[in-house]
Amino acid sequence: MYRLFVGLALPDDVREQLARFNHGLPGARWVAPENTHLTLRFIGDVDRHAAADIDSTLQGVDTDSFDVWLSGLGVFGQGRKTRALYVRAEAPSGLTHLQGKVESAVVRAGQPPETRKFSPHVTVARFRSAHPDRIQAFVERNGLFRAGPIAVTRFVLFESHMGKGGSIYEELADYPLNLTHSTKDEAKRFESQRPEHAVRP
Ligand code: 3AM
Repeated sequence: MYRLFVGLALPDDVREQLARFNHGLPGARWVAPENTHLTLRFIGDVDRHAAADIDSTLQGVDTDSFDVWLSGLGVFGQGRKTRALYVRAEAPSGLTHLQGKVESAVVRAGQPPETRKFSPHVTVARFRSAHPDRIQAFVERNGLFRAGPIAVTRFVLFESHMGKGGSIYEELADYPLNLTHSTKDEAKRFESQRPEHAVRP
């Protein structure tokens, strides 16, 4: 079985910027810099045939590249039940458009539709037992965090390997977006960081 999700990989310099958060909040389990990503669609456990079908419909996604910005912090959950700390992601329209196309492709491959609203974010920490006051103070202290523009010129089918030390995400396949003028130069920089081992399911 493959535990899959579709998302965006982040350039190394943005991962490094996010890694600067990784202290000053007791009880936080920080996401390792190489694992930070933006989830477009969680799929879950599927067999090899379903994974191949998903790969095939994702290859048919035809849409333009765009820029994304990271801006400010937020949390999922409330009070002692705060589950995650994230950085908000913003893109004028490109991100929602791509997410819609990915959603249609995944459903076309036979997966059940997503019922929850898309809220673009990059998770930076998770909590088992949260200290709400400390988290609130941390969010306020780092509220001015900004990164971008980040050129989104491809999206990725990730496999999630769950382990004791947290999940590790492997790129199984990636899918290019149509390059637009504003993202062309950025794309070259990002392309040079792309792992060479990406393999189709
Ligand atoms: O992008 P983030 O890190 O917030 O929380 C999981 C992670 O989100 C989420 O999918 C991303 C890659 O693992 N995820 C894990 N299990 C999930 C589930 N059962 C889930 N999302 C929805 N339903």
